[in-house]
Amino acid sequence: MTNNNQYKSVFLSDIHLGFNGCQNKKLENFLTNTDFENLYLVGDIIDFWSMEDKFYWPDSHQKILNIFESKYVKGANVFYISGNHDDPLRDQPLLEEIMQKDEVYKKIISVLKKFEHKERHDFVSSKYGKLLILHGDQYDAVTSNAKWISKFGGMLYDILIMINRPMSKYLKNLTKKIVSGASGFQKLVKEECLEGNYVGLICGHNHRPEILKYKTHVYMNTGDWVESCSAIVEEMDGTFKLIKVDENFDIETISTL
Ligand SMILES: [Mn+2]
Repeated sequence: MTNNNQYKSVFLSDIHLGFNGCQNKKLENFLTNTDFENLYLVGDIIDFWSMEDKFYWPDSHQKILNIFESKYVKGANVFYISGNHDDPLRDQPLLEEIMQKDEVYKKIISVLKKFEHKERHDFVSSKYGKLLILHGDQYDAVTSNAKWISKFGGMLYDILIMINRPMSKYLKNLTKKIVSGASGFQKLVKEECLEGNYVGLICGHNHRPEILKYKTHVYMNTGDWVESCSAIVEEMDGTFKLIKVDENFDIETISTL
């Protein structure tokens, strides 16, 4: 990647900092070569669950947070929309408790506290209208009703990813399909858009990057930084794109809205 990329907004989710499967090098390269006015962190940015099970926090992961912070200091708007793996951000007393644990957590959370936090955000696109931004676990019955099943699945996934990446991807897709039902998820998305008068929705959570155009609404998923290394970006003219960072750090456009 040699050129400086200019976007109005960048949407990232499922980075999973604190988990050793995170492809932080690609993300670091993307961020340092990209300028934007708005940054939307669409959940599972920090993997507090993984850190709790097996503590992992290299300098390279702290560096990603520091880049977010420096973009913010230079004037970018940074919105943090929490996900299930960073759910302590949805619980203020728990967050304070974690912050007191040790210096590393203190350092992480003190950066995060600078940003605007929400669980849902109404985004107004100049080209399309009102879009809802949320992580997506809200549509996942298993995650909210039985956290332990989801946690167990997450642990299994962490082990599998160390053994075999393509296999783990296949298994994760399969488990998500069995557990929540991809069609059930899309049905809830559609209902939410119709009820709230949204032209569409931007989320993450299932690690499946895609832009889907339905008659009633649009569905955009940012993907993740464990496997796909993808993002949704809003161009200066309001066009949305799903992009992917490849092995040579080049940006590839997957689909356009
Ligand atoms: Mn998630």
